[in-house]
Amino acid sequence: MNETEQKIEALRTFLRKCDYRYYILDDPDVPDAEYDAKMNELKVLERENPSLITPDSPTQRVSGTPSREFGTVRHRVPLLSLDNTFSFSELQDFDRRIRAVAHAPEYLAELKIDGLSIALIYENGVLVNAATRGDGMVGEDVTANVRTVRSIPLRLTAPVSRLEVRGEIYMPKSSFVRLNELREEQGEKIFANPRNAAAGSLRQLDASITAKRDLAAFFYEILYAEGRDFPTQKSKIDYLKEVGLPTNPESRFCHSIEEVWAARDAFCAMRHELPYDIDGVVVKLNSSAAQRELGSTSKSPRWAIAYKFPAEEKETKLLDVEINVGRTGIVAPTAVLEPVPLAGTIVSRASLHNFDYIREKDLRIGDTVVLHKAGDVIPEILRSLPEKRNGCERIISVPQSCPACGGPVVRVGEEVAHRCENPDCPSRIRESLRFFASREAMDIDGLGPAVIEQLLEHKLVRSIADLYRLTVLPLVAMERMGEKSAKNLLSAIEASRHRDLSRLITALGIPQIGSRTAKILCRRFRTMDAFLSATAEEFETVEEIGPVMAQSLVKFFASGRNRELIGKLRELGLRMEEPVPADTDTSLSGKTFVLTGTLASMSRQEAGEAVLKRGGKVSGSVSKKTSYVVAGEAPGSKYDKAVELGIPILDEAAFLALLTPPGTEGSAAEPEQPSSAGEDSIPLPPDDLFANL
Ligand code: 3BA
Repeated sequence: MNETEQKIEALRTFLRKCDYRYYILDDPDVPDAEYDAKMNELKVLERENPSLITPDSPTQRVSGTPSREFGTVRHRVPLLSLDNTFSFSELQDFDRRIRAVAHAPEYLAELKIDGLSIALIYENGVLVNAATRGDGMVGEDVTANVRTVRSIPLRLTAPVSRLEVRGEIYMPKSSFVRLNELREEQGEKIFANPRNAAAGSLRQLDASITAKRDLAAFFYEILYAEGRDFPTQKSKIDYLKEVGLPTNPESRFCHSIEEVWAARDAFCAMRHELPYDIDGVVVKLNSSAAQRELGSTSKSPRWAIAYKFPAEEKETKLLDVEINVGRTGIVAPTAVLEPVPLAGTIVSRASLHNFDYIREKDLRIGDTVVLHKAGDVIPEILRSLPEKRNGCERIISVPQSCPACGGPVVRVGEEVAHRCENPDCPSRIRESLRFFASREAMDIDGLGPAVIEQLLEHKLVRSIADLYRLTVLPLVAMERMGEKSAKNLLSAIEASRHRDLSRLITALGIPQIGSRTAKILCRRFRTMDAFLSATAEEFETVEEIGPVMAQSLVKFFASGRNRELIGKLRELGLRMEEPVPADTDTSLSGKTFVLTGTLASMSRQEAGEAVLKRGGKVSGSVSKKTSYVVAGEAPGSKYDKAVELGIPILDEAAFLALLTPPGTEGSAAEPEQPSSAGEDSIPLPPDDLFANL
């Protein structure tokens, strides 16, 4: 191994260890920033040495192009199903059948994760295949998708020559809620529960979509482990955990069916606190020898059984339908219900999503409806009970005009949602302000919904910019606002002027762009100006930014109204920059590159990414503002244009040299910089100032 290979291996080992501590032991010991920095370092090394990339490298979770359909996989041993039971007496029957064969049986009671079965094969410790259950005999090849699931290791902690395991893929409840919020906002169909969301996310032909969904997994079955023999179900779980696969920590030993029933009570009680959905308990005979003795029917093992929790459902009255208009204009109907206790909370409202949903379920005001909680968290109306109608029920129709501003309500293209398209709609402004001030956006303490309502009522605020023009006097004129709280509010607003750019980008509420995405974007585009002038192609060079997001960004920053707002916020002194973390390369900051021709060592996309990563810009055409034209093999007319304008032209070697961090060898003879309009470059202190550090 040469030095580079050693370095790459060390980085991979480090990252795998981090993943193991994070996902399997649930005990991370490395800060996120350090993890990101190491991951970056590895990516750079791999890009410079593409021949050293291996499929089990932590950088290789998403790869390749989407397939047109999934391949099929014939399971070497079919995936059996589990017999379902719903009562204690059925569990007693199961216990009796077991005791006819096994003396003093020991059971392991596991949570029944409400996800999808998945079968994995590892060869020499490396994940080589992942398949869905399908009909039990033949499933779909979802290897590319499963590779994107972070809690599933691409490589085990031990180089077992062959390991076949099975388990359950699921989506955590909180991720399901977030995903649906996003989909609702974008007018897309929402998922009914985390299980459907997990299935929809896993079965994406384009694995880069799966990568953006937060999936996780638990494993519980070993079909085959080279050279290993497992005397019990528990020993399998211990081994799975040992080699780095996620296992569920909640299983319990039971020595009678009464103890199983007590475990069921305990699981049922913790159900609503668990971060994932469970739909019952799986009871397994622990001893492998006893399992073999009992055997299986063609469908299911005789040594295991599932007990399913009764689905919690409640009847209540649909009292009214409230129509809310969100910040993006979506007209959202909400059911007002007679309050009922359900799955741990009192439910008095439920989202009705959109008007198709109301029509499909034929809901009417006054109806008796059946409620449940989707994914154990979100109250949802399952159906109405038409047999309980008395004739006084009222049909719910789509409002012709916006209930807040009276403007037209329209339906755009394929969207299920109806929208109010008036950007001055008071409801949209109220919701925009709420979002702007919220914790994940500008985090303005004391600027909650009630205060926003008052500010709007007193006409002190008509848009986001007005927040930064508030003064004490008119504030104290409002009810419940003393001088002290007015001053506190003003200083909280004042403090928000200095938030990082990523918070401001989040707070603007660009469709598709949440706080995480805003952070990722700001790592690359450090200033508001960079956002204002970026092209869709530039946005797309950022990891995790796809064409839909890129389009949304371009559309947002092209709008005159939005540009005006940003201009005002700038004048009002809001910070328009993201701080630069200490370890970021800004060596090309302020320089604009145009790429032409073919490079031997990297694609044009990679070259662009390398420039952006170092704080530079990439443009599609040569102008006086261009700093360099990078000319590969067979350059186009951009080359001639560069000659004409006297723009420095770099060949591949000179370009690569420019990408190498300063201090390392071979920095190319750097042409004079035709500085693009007084960049705020801070002169660096002389090197020897740091000599003793
Ligand atoms: N244990 C699902 N099957 C399970 C191995 C047996 C089994 C399950 C289980 C057959 C869960 C049927 C589909 C299948 C792998 C076959 C569990 C869960 N054990 N804890 C006894 O949590 N949902 N499902 N999966 N082989």
